[in-house]
Amino acid sequence: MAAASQKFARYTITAALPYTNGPIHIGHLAGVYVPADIYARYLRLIGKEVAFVCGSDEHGVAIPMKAKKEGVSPKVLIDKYHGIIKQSFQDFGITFDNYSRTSAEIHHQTASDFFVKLYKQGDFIEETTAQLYDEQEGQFLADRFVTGTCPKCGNEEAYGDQCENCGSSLNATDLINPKSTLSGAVPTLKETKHWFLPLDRYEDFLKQWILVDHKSDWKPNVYGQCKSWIDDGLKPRAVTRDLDWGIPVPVKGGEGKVLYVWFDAPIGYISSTKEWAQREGKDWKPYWQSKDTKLVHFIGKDNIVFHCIIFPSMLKAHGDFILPENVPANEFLNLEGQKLSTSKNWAVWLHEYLEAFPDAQDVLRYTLTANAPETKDNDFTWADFQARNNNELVAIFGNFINRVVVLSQKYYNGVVPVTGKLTQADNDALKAMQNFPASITDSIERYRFREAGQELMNLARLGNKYLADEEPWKVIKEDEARVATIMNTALQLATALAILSEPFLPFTSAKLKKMLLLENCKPSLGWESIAIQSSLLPSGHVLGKSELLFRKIEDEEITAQLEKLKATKKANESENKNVMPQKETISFEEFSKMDMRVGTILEAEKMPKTKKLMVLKVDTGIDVRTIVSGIAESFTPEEIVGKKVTVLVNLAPRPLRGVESQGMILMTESEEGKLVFLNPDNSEVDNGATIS
Ligand code: B3M
Ligand code: ZN
Repeated sequence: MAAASQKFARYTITAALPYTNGPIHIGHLAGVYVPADIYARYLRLIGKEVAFVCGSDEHGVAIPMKAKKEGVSPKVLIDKYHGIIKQSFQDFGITFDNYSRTSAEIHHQTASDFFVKLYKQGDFIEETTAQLYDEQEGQFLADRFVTGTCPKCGNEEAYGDQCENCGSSLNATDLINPKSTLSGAVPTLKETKHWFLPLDRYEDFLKQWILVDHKSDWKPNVYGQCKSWIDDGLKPRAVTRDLDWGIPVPVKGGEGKVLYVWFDAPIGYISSTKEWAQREGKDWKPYWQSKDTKLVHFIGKDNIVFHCIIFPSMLKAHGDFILPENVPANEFLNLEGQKLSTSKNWAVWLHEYLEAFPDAQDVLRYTLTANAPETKDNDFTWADFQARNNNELVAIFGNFINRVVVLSQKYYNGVVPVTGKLTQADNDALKAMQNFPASITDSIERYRFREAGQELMNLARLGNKYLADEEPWKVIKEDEARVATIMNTALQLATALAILSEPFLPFTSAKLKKMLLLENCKPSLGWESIAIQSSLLPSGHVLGKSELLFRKIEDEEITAQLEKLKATKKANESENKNVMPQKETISFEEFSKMDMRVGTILEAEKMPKTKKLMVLKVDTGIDVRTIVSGIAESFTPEEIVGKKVTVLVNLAPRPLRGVESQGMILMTESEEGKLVFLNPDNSEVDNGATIS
């Protein structure tokens, strides 16, 4: 509620640091970056001091693994994706105050200092334990280097640090039937020393802070996950790893080891704030250390434990920092009914979207907000994207603005007309308009961005209905003075729409403000002006040039996107298709025992009472013989008579359903499972010709 925001002097808003092992897709946007950006833009609009920080997460096992796959060094990989990600965020209009990266010097320093402070305070347990080890690769296995069965839910593809199916946070040694993702080998156990954060020491603190203090203001899904972890009993968690990619462990005995990625990454929020403050000549400390700062973490649901249990315990242990006020984690977004996947390329990639729809940032933003997976997993479909654009943005928002602007130009040469006596309908419309900032604010403050976005669209609906009811295009014929009042009122609604749409449709809002020349209004109009004054645009105010806000999205554009997904599906299917492993080696002598000949099918007849079998008469060049073949599901007798085929003629005869089969027709199978003859493409080859 508006009142709740009053007690904070400033806001630190963080958005999960994306891994630089792939580009950004719509799942990331819907779950994290769009809501975070709506929130940050809204706060700036109501005049709050905001630090909205993010950056690339460049450590962890995922990076060297992907680098290996792409055949490049980890450094080349992170530079490539950091570049793509940063650019696409910018083009999409995500207004980070700073976008950093965890490979930056300032981050290495900040994370090292953090670790050293905890180390010196005795906040870690130092322990030598047996950890999973891949003998073949000569490497310890943790996190994504090892998969196995989740002890909690039985998912067979759980990672060494986390199960993506049930969200449990795991230790690699918890996995049942662990397997190395590097070599496929079954790991052995080997002793190694690590530093552990004893989460059990923070149990009382976490119980009070989450289960009591935040019982009513955290989202039920977030609260519920936290509660189940706490109820399960918290265990010490290793914060270092035996790896050569990451931030070196900065204490004695830590040689050759690095900080666990989930230890350093959240500290990245602090480093990014420092980098921003340095550049802007500000002090970073109040943003992380003042009690009157509201810290909010925007994340996806798989990151809840790290942001609600582990990082807060680290912050608490450190002692200098504030804790997050809220962690409005979202559920997942699916694409056309299927789970988004970077490795399967099942995604709409942001940089590719921007290429296909270069001026439609707001359309994607609007669709993702309307379908935000706030309380449950949700689905993105291209059909819905098109419908949201054509039926809502074009038909409601765009249509209203277009009518207002066109009629104002036509009747008043683009000058706001003087209003006369207001009717009940005018007053009702203006009054309703004045309530929108409060209702949208209320939804945003409760992190219900989906509801907030729909509320904004309701203002456009109101405008559309107002014009449809008042029909200025008809009234103009009998009562010109009345039309001046109608158009003045409609222009006030359009102005409110321009202001309130900024967090949700920033590109559209900017265009609309330009069309209305709002910058010429003095004092300037803001979010709070709407509730105070029902007349925002004064009469006599000159409007600017009109522009098209939204264009219709055609069926062909949607078909093209669906075709792209179809191709991806097909590529995945053929990749997944099992290629039968090679059989045992045979000698040349063994091979030469097989007598294969070219033959011709002379007759074919389906074997009664069977589904698959066909009885063939085949001319092998040696003789005409009977062969029973399991091809009836792939061919009709008519289509194969006369076909040249390859026959294994010296296969021992065997009876099949009472008919003796004297050989075998060689076949293979197409992708769709249809049988295909291995027939010589040169029909000049005579029956009986040998194959070797
Ligand atoms: N790099 C994002 C992920 O799990 C992870 C977030 C870090 S936030 C400190 O996809
Ligand atoms: Zn699980």
